[in-house]
Amino acid sequence: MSIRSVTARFRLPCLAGLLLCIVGCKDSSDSGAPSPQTWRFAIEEVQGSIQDQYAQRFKELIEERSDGAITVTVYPYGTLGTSDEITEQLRAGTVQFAMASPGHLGTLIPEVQVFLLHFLLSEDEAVNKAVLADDAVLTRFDELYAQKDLKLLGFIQEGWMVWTTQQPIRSPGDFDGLKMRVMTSPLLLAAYEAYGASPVAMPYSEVYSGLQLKMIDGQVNPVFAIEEMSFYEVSKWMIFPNHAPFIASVVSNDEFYRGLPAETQAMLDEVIAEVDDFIFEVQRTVNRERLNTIRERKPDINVIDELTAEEREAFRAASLGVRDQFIEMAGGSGEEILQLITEAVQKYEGE
Ligand code: 6CS
Repeated sequence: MSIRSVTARFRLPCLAGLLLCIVGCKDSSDSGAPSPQTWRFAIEEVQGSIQDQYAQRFKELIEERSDGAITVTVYPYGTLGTSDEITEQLRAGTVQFAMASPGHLGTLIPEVQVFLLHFLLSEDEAVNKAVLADDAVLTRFDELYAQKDLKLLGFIQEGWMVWTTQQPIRSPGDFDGLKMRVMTSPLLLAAYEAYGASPVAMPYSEVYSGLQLKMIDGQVNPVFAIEEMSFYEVSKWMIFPNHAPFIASVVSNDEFYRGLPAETQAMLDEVIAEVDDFIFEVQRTVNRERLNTIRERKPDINVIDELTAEEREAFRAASLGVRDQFIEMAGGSGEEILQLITEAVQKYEGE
């Protein structure tokens, strides 16, 4: 993919965001009959992605269960702005739903960066699914999101984070001085500095050209994203450390959610629970299939599909100090959440 096509594909027309402010959310009607509603759902990924498949399923179920009274319009990445801009539009109420990854939410809600800590969650995705749906965990985050005018509807996993680089990485020392692109949450800089890297925070839309122009040496994302954003084209190695899954939060505007009739809220909550189960399976299949696609398209890509137990342990040991940095950033409330997540992982791993 050329630089031109990447920048053209992901140019971020904020004009679209402005138009949404002007148009508003309800269609007008002079008949006195209830107006059909449009719910706008902004995602941080392109069409065909995990978030897109989530949003399309959400749209299908909401439209079906509201008997056509509600229409959902999905805005893929590149139509409304960067992740940070989408979150601001959601808070302002110009979109009603959005995906908001902890990887980009750290400045707004420091505690959510707990999901960016390495080797904290389980190696078992089913355990992580239970942790992310745990009542105590959700209640705590619900309060924190509400303080920022956001209604947390749930957390989803999108697959294991995979490093793509120009050289093999098997020990923290291999990261020495490596310009690793990370999302914009400050904790991610600390996470890669702990391995000796020189991380660089940048929006998703700039990663391909960053790799192509050698402004960065590597990046980290799940397989499906490495395929659909063509990062594999400009990377020589893919390394699977299984240090953390990619997590996104599904969010609504708090005032909008609270203004919904009780039966619509109940229908929405039911749909969210169903799509959560649906997407858990989808992400597993899609990540597996897209690794095959990458291998077919680029047979000389080098894949380290597993680190040895000793290699993982060296990364885990080097990552532990970042938990103190997390507590510095997220304070006492962050410390409580870290404890809550640690206990939830132990609980669900024991079941
Ligand atoms: O790396 C990023 O910035 C993005 N990665 C994914 C898989 N989803 C959204 C996020 O913004």
